Amino acid sequence: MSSDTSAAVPRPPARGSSAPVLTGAEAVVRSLELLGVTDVFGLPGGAILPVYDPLMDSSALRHVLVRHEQGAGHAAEGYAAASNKVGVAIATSGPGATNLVTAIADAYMDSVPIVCITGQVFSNLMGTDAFQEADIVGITMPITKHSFLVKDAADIPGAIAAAYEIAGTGRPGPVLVDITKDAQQAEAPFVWPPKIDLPGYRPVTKAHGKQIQAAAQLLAGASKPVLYVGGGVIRSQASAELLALAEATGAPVVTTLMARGAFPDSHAQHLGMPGMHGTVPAVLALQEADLLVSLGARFDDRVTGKAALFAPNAKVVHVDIDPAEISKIRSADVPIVGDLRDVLVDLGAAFQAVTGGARPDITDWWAFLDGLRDEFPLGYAQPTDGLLSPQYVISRIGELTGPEGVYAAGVGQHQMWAAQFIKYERPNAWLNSGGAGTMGYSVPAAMGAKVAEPDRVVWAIDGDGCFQMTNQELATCVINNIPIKVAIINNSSLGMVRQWQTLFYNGRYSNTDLNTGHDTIRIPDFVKLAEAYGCMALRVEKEEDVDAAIRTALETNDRPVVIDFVVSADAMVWPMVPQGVSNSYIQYARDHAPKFDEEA
Ligand SMILES: Cc1cc2nc3c(=O)[nH]c(=O)nc-3n(C[C@H](O)[C@H](O)[C@H](O)COP(=O)(O)OP(=O)(O)OC[C@H]3O[C@@H](n4cnc5c(N)ncnc54)[C@H](O)[C@@H]3O)c2cc1C
Ligand SMILES: Cc1ncc(C[n+]2csc(CCOP(=O)(O)OP(=O)(O)O)c2C)c(N)n1
Repeated sequence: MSSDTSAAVPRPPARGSSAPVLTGAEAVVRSLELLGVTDVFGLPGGAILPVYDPLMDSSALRHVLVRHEQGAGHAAEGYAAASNKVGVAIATSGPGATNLVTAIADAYMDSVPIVCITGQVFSNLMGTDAFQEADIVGITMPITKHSFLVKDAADIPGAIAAAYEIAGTGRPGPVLVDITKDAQQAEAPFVWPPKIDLPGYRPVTKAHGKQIQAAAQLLAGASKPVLYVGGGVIRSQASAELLALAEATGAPVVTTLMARGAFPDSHAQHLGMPGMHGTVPAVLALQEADLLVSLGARFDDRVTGKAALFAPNAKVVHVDIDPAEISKIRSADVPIVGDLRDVLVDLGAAFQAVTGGARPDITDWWAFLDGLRDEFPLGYAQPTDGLLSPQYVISRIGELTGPEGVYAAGVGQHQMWAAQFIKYERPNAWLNSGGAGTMGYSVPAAMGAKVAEPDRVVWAIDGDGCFQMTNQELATCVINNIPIKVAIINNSSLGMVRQWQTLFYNGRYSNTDLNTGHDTIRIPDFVKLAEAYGCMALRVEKEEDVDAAIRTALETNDRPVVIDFVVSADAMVWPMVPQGVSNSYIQYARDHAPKFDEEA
């Protein structure tokens, strides 16, 4: 970054020093510039006001003024997840900082690299219940990789640089930098690059050769292997290396909700998503396997079901950059700590050396799995109430937009359908909140993704419930020329909760009707709401109008487009392994297989 882009006007160096003198606030801006950050999302307030002053003059940093700090956090997440860069969010002290907490927790669960910078009250007021004081370092300690409290202007460059480094290396995740107002106002020599001293932070990237060797031996000898691919493959940008290993071994591949796109959906070895709403072949492949090679996946309970009954006959090779993940849920026979990009290359080479390049014969295994693919295709039933099929709408969005698009989902039924019925061919195309399941993620995450990847079509695929949690960021999108497309899959209810009420509470629909999509009551009317924000807004109620609306959205790039798709509330997410049931559920799947009119 050249110095002429800096907002900071350096004072002469202090006597005996060559470092220019900056205020702490200027140091924040300059540090971000020097780290190569180009976009930040935030909202000012008293305790962070000093930073907002030099920020105004920076031509290198684009600040997107959000309408709610949660939006800034999710936008930073979407930015990071779409581009593999570190996302940055800024907020003031107290409620500004606590509004970031949900997004920070979300980023922690899904290993998303973001840096959150918050203002803190004057250091001499800390601990006095000062105006807008909150112990945000304490609050976020369990949901960040690290939280810094900075009280001295001289420490700011080091803290920002360290936060950036920690967020983006090893297992990615959120880092908080809380800076007192006096530290922002004070002057100090600006030393760059700062000395970063992080004792105890040494991510292991290169795995142990002996473990790689042991894993290769197991892979070569297995008769029912599965590559259990998780979000770590996307975070490590190792899709090409995964493809090479998969093709060398011929093993079936499953991709978790967080890994959709890590391996092409069109690939013959791909069985789809495992878990509660996974494909039957993917669930049963894991369950019947004699070897699981877990690649950046964390044996989440949505995937394993009852962990004690999960994949009872499988040996486990577990690769993860975070040693704390290894054997956390399921004991690993071969633990491998390392960065997947390196590990996959090393494992490929070791496998080649063991097999001499010959693929192991797993014909019987494939015969079993192909049988399951034939017996249990993904599909959906047409609604009988005359309303749109949500699965159809989502399929058409994927088909008309294509694999170069970015799809950010909310949480609920529409999220599962977007995972199932859009074909993902590349990493970073699918963004969602998997671990925390945060309603409200979609619109701001799509906004962040569009800022990071302006040339891509970016869809927010949202539920009518989720949309009502963060739709105010449409104002941010309109004003800042961030033309995302929003598909509200409007079933007029908290659909996923309603589905559980249908299945497990005898259809007693306690507090799940939202009244957003009925003929007579639409509270709010999403078309009017979107128009009030300055978006183009459309409502679609008939199947024959679906394509035209999507095409209009694809052709409109001068403002955001919101489409209110009025869909049936009775549509269900299938397959579904009920909670607590063993994943050995072939009989259950047969007994409960819905009758599909149409295959997807
Ligand atoms: C309504 C709902 C339903 C859901 N249903 C399902 C379902 O049916 N199926 C499903 O799969 N999920 C489902 N989920 C998501 C689920 O809750 C978990 O978020 C998800 O399964 C976890 O994905 P993962 O195992 O890939 O791990 P992630 O959370 O993606 O973790 C990634 C792992 O990779 C590691 N890693 C990161 N970087 C690297 C690197 N460079 N090298 C090596 N390792 C690295 C990390 O340390 C971490 O352990 C659902 C979520 C919701 C909200
Ligand atoms: C912040 C938050 N509150 C509550 C929940 C519990 N929850 C999970 S899915 C869901 C319903 C979502 O409804 P909607 O956005 O309309 O999506 P649909 O399931 O209808 O597709 C709820 C309430 C949650 N995940 N997040």
